[in-house]
Amino acid sequence: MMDASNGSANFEEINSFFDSAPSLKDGEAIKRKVEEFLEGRANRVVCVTSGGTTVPLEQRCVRYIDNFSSGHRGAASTEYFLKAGYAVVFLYRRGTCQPYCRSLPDDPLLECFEVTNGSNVTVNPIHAKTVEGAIIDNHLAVTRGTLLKLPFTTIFEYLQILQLIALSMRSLGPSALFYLAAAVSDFYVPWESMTVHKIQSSSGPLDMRLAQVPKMLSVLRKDWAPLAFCISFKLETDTKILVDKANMALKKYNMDMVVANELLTRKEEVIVVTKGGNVIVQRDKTESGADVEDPLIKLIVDTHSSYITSKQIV
Ligand code: 9Z3
Repeated sequence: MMDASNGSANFEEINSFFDSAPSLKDGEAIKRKVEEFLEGRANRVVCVTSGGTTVPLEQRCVRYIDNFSSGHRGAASTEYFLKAGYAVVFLYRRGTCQPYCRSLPDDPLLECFEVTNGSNVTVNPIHAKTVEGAIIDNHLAVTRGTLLKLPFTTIFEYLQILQLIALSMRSLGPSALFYLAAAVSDFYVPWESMTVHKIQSSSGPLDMRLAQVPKMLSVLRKDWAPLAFCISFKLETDTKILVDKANMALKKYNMDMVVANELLTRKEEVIVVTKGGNVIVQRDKTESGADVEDPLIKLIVDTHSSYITSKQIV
């Protein structure tokens, strides 16, 4: 058995994770969608992951452990990648923020529309510009065939779909980019040791041992899509350890870039950690509504271009 601690994939753990995971309900249909989306595409494609994965505690799930992520980072980044000419596979947690919907109110259907003249539904003038922009931009991405959205909820679904996407994107070589912004569970209950029915509170306090989710980053890099440009994220709440932890992830999983962010300041600033050094990326504070994802994706697009060129020369 290989040792995950030295950066090489622990294949036994990974195989046993996939073998025991409940199979995807619509795995074949998802695979077909991804293949159709990628068919004939030679240009750059990015897989953006977004939102947090859940860990069910019961097979007929009533309770689960969740990982924090609103999905804002993934949705905003998707918009900037599309603007830069990438095709995007958006692997997102159901119910989280969607591309082009970031400026809409919390309950867009009820807040953006109103019923006038008996039964005519019209857009509330306050939201007209935002609604128009969202519909036009989303429609453009969909009709151009540059945006494929795939939802997940559990850690089992997320990792199985990610594997499926990565194996399909493998043929794109260095033009493939992985931008792994999803907040992925570190601990889980293996399916076979999970109780089927709802855990009863009458049984007293809950004592539960969670297994470690095997790190898929190294297997993504080594086996699933070895030539792809891989970016992972590192989230911490303690700034003192953030950059060190990001550097460790960069080396351990052989990432091309790790984007380090602190929970409270994540919308203001990120630190891009690479083998060549670190760059602080900040949102333009002089412009209201400016996103940190704007300069971040510009930097990534440039770095990805150099990466593609370097792979073509070799
Ligand atoms: C991130 O660090 C994302 O930037 C956020 C975005 C989840 C903070 P929001 O969705 O927030 O805009 O509300 N994602 C990665 C988090 C993560 O689980 N990283 C793992 C780690 O830190 C590595 S895969 O160990």
